[in-house]
Amino acid sequence: APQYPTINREAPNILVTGTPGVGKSTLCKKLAEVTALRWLEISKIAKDNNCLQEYDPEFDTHVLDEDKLMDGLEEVMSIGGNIVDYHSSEFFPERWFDVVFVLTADTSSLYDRLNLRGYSGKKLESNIECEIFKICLDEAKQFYRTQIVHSLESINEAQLEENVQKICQWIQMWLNN
Ligand code: DAT
Repeated sequence: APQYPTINREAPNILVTGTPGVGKSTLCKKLAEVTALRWLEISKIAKDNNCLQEYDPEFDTHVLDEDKLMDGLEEVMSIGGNIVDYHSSEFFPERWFDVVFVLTADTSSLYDRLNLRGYSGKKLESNIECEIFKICLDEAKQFYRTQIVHSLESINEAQLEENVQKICQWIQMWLNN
């Protein structure tokens, strides 16, 4: 793999991860509105840039061309000031992120949200299991320094607002240092 120089970012890169339906895009959209950070919705970027590989009918999803996607994101990530939104965290270079927020929700709320989104069968089940077994939190803790990984519950509107506040405070702290 090519070696990229380590540069000092002028604004932080934030990873927002968690099981589909926990509220990542809702939170990221708000954060992008109240901060000057760029919201990078990885699923959408992958789709728009032909980074989707074969379709997996069992889970009704596509396999990502991770290398192509990472190469395409390298430049914008080196600049800094990004909020990256994706349900998986293990294939990003660790050096990209200054902090990782893992959103969580209770299974009953998550079930309702995914059902409303039209998920059913194996796709719905596997996402609920993913939340029950805290797969996204474990993945983040495994691949990033545990001190930079924070879990945030996102069950209701009040928590959504609290999370926006917490992340804004974190950004301010980062900028002050
Ligand atoms: P994700 O991007 O993680 O897949 P989303 O932002 O699309 O999730 O949210 C899924 C649904 O849940 C959507 O209908 C909005 C709703 N939602 C998100 N965060 C919420 C919160 N804190 N309280 C109540 N509903 C929320």
